[in-house]
Amino acid sequence: MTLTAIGAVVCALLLSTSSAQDPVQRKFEYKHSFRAPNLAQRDGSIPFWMITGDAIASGEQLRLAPSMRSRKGIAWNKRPMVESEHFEIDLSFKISGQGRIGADGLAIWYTAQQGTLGPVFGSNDYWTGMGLMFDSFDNDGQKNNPFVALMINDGTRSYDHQTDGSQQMLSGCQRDFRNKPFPVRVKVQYYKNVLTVLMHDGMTAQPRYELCIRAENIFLPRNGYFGISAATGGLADDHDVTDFSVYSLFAEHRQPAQQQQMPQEEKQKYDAEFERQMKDFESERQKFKEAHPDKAKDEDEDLSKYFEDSNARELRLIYESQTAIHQVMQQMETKLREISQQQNVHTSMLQQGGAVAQPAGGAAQAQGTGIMQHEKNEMLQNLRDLTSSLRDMKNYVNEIFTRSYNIEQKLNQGGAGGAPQQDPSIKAYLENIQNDVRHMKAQQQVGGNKSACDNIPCLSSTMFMIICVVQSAVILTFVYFRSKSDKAKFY
Ligand code: MAN
Ligand code: CA
Ligand code: CA
Repeated sequence: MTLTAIGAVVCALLLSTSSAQDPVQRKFEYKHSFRAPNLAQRDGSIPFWMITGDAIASGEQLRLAPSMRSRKGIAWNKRPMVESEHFEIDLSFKISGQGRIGADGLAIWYTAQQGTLGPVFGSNDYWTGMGLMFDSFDNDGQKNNPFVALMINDGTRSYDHQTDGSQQMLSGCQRDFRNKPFPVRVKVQYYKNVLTVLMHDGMTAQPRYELCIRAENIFLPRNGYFGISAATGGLADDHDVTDFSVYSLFAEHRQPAQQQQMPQEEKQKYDAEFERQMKDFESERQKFKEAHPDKAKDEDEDLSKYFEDSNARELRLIYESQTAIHQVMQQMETKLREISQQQNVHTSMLQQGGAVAQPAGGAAQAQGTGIMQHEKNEMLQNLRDLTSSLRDMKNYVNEIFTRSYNIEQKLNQGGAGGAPQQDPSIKAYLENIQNDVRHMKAQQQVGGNKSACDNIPCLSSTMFMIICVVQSAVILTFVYFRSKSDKAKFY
């Protein structure tokens, strides 16, 4: 066996496995369904359904046949199932009666035509399509009822009630579905010509389904009608349906391989075209350079003037913001100096215990009693603002440092990964900026160490906080002493 043949077999196996595991999509079809609450309208009708015979619909349930002798009722969907040829019916019903034995049972249908009242669990005989019967009464005395029986009919066969259809049914299972504390739930699925019936025993509120029927090679009519019916005879149960929900089923068309393959092919085609055009352009350019060396030089310079790649742009932005920070810090330094001078003045004022002289350039304070209260508050507020600004700036500088470090890492990786080498000037530029940032950070950390602040004015936030605390303490002490002396004068 050649390699190609082996590959084909493996692919076929994979495909068959994946198609077997293909998830099925379900879509609720409200035009083929009814369910409590609000199962029926006020006039007792169910939208899209016809109800005949002894069937009575309310908001809570559809009573197909009451627990009275010889009754029959049917309900049939007015619309054919056109949405999909595959479907699922989720059914909930309660069949209950006083006796240990009840009759006669309930059937659900999917038929080529709408049903009519008749002898088969309330519906007509010689139907075309599927009849799933919940046969309560053991007419043939085989002690095998209640029984669930599936019968497919092509319109030619008559259901044998006396033998419980034992010779006609395709498949079935014996299950007790009468007088259960919770509604009995049934799932009927018709998908890719396989019909399965799963049943819940009605002993719990939450369904636990068990397989009852699985029949293959089932061919049901297209665009059929859903129906449900029930009948009583000499014995009688109530036959109530609380939920008849139909879902159309679709195979999930997973074509990821094909869908992904197409764009990939397109992409390769365009990439190849791009490469070809780039090569043409380069060769033309080369020719031009050789023919006009002077102009080519100018052209190269011009290009570098007008184009800026993303890394260069980010570096430029970082540099600009860094410069802005530097300026703000210089302003802060000036303000802090002023504050420091003011503090010195206040200290000397306290020592002298009298008049205060304003720092150079400031107006002389007229009051001999010292600074006003509102001025103190203003100063304190200023100090708080400055502290918070400094904190913000510190965070900002840290962020810039991180970002520039990341860019540098990226650039280094780009160079190592075989990408075109980066321009050494950009690298140097980046390193300069990083050094600047490191320098600023170091200055912040060093704080009051003057040796680290030779060129750039600096003051650490710790130092600043110490100044604030000292200044506040001084002001408070001053206020305290002054108020004491005022009180003394007053009394
Ligand atoms: C009578 C007849 C039957 C029916 C049983 C149970 O025997 O009406 O057709 O199946 O009662 O109701
Ligand atoms: Ca029977
Ligand atoms: Ca039987």
